[in-house]
Amino acid sequence: MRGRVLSYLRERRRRSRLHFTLIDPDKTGPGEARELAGRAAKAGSDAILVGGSLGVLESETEAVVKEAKKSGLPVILFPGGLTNAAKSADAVLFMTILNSDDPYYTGIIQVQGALLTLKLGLEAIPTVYVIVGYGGAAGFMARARPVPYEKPELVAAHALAGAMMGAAIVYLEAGSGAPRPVPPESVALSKKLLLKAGYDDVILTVGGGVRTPEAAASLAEAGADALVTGTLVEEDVGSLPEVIEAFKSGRGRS
Ligand code: 1GP
Repeated sequence: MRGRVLSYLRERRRRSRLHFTLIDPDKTGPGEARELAGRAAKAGSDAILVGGSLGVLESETEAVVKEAKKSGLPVILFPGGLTNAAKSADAVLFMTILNSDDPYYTGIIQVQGALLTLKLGLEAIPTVYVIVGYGGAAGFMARARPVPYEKPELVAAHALAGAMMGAAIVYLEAGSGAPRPVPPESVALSKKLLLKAGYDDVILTVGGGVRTPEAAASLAEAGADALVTGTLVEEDVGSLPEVIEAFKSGRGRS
C-alpha cells in the first residue's frame, strides 16, 4: 500500500505537469461522479480527488469513490473531516493545515485520521495545506489565517516549511470558488525556494478559483506542478480539456 499512488504521481510528473479533478460528494451524486470522472480521464486529468468542507457523509464518499474509480484514474480522498472516508479509495491526502489557528486541524484530526487511514488500508500522502487569500469554506471551517494575496514571500515561507516538515505535496489553496487564484508570483517564489533547498520532488499543487486556460497557463509558467479544479468541473465540464491542455503545455489561448 505504502507509496504506490505517490510513486505514480511522481513518475507522471517527470513527464508532464499534473491535473487533479475535485469531486465534492455533498454536491455530486455517484452517477454524476462517474460521468465527470470519465470525462476528466479523457481530458487528461491524472487523478480524482474526492472531498468537501461541509455535509459529507461516509456513505456518500464511498459511493462517489466507487463510481469515480470506473474512470481508471486513482481516486484520492481530500478530506474536509473524518466522515470524508472510504475504503475503496486509493489514497488520502494526509493533511496538516499549516496556517490554521485551531489545534484540532494541526494535530488532533491527524491523530484520529491516522488510525482510520490504517483501518481503511489507505496510502497516506503527506500533504501540507496552505490557505491563501480568499480561503472560502475550507479556510473558514479550518479557522485559517489566510496568507494575504499580496505576500508572496510569506506564501513561499509556508511552502518551504511544508517541505521541511516532510510533505510530499505542498498545496496552495485559494479556496473553492475563489474570485482569484493564488497569485503566480506566490507560486513562483514558492517553487524557487523549494528548488533552492533541494526539494525537487515536492509536488507544488495549486487550487481554488482557476476557471480559464489563461489562469491555468500562468500558474504553470510560475512553476506549479499540479493544478486542482473543482467548480469548473461542476459548472462547465466542457471547458476542462482546454484548461488541462493550457496547464500541461504552459500556454493559454493564443
Ligand atoms: C478547492 O482547490 C480546490 O479545494 C478547487 O477549487 O472549486 O475553485 O476549482 P475550485
